[in-house]
Amino acid sequence: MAKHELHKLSYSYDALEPFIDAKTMEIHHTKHHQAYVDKLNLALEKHPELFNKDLKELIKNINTVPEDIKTAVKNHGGGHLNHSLYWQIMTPDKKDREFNGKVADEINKTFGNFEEFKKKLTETALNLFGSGWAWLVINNDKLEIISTPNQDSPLMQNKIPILGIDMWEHAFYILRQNRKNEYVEAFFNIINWKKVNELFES
Ligand code: MN3
Repeated sequence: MAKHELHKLSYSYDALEPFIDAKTMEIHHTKHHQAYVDKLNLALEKHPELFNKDLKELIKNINTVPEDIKTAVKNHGGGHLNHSLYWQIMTPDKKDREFNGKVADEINKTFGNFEEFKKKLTETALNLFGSGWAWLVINNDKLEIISTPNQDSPLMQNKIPILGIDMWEHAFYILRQNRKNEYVEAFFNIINWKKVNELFES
């Protein structure tokens, strides 16, 4: 039985400045993400056999999770998965921020060009009411932009997330208060397109 763990980031908390500040990154990772991991483990202790299951499979098949922990697994398991992806699709490495590769070709094909894609993802993020996520997902071999409420994962709709913007206030409030649009604009500067392309190709 292996409990879920919070993984270290591959960069320091101040590495994404000035786009995302160190304080936000540190609290987001060590407090918010850690809490999802802890609460997921706590829920699974009631059905320890589920520790052996892949978390993605659990979330994808959320309706097969026992009723007494279903909501906790959806929220905290989803939170753990979503944040694990979020940290990876941002980077301080300027080279990895270059928009290219097969995913760039597919984005251009699907949305027209990068600017149109950025506009659509930004609109989706800013139109989200309450807390949630804006996503670029693969849906049956096609790219799609969607949003999900709370910590719901696109996997629950059988869609594979390859890029996600955390639109919970804890992701931007310290630096930007209510200026969500600034946060989304900043986010586009730090996307790890190398990683997104890897996720797309796999
Ligand atoms: Mn968050």
